Amino acid sequence: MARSSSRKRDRRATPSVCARLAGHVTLAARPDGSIEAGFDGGSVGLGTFGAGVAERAPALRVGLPLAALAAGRRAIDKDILRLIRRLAGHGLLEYGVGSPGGTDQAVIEPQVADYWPRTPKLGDGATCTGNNQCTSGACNIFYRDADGDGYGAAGTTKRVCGSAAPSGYVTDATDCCDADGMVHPGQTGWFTTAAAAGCGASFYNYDCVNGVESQYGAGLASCTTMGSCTAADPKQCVEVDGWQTADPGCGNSGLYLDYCSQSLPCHCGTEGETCGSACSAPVFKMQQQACH
Ligand SMILES: [Ca+2]
Ligand SMILES: [Ca+2]
Repeated sequence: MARSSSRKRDRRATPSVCARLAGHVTLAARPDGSIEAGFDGGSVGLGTFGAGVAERAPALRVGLPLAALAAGRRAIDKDILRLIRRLAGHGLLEYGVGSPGGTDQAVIEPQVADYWPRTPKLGDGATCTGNNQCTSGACNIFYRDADGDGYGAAGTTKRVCGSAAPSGYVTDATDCCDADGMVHPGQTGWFTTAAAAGCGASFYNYDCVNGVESQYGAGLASCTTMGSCTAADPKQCVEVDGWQTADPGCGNSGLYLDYCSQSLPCHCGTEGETCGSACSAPVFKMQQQACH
């Protein structure tokens, strides 16, 4: 039967079920490592369990959460759950239902041995921690997409039943900055201002790969004379784009090669003649460095 508590129900929290010893039951660890339950002048052996169970078993006087134990991956969680099953089989437990860590909203006192509370399956969209909780059989993980660019932040997750992402979440987890919708994998644009402050100071890795790349590189400009003069092909002036001094850095401006002025065409008096200077001084223009 169940008795109600006057505690107001917390609708935000999922009620949990805790198993605990019925009031008249005690546990004792035997020298051989087994555990025995005592009650009303009688006793029953519950079997032998792994390391640590005897130390943790007294917590059953207050109550242990069944769902957390069932989801636990440690050997002791499974062993404690086995002990609880044995106690349930002898009708030596009661169950508190309430918010995790809170006061009971109801207490179930089984009138039959081997009673075991069951948790109903969750529908699509319900928060979950394991596949076995969901009607669909799939508890999927989704990632926060706060900036709405379709790419999620790996560090902020939500797990729900079913394949539909909750509002504000996506299946992708590759956004390197979830505070700026222009920052995401696949971004091909170049930017002369840093991303939103939430991405970090002076954040320019707009495409989320290869660190920060510069549209105009970091090399220096040069105008170099190449080749020997022929009647059909005068000496060439080879232009290498670059900065006059040094890369000014993302968002900053500097002098960048506009063109190499040529004082020629190279005048070839004789085929094969080596010309004089095919290139003269490089001509620069102001250029703002862009990055991603
Ligand atoms: Ca983003
Ligand atoms: Ca990059």
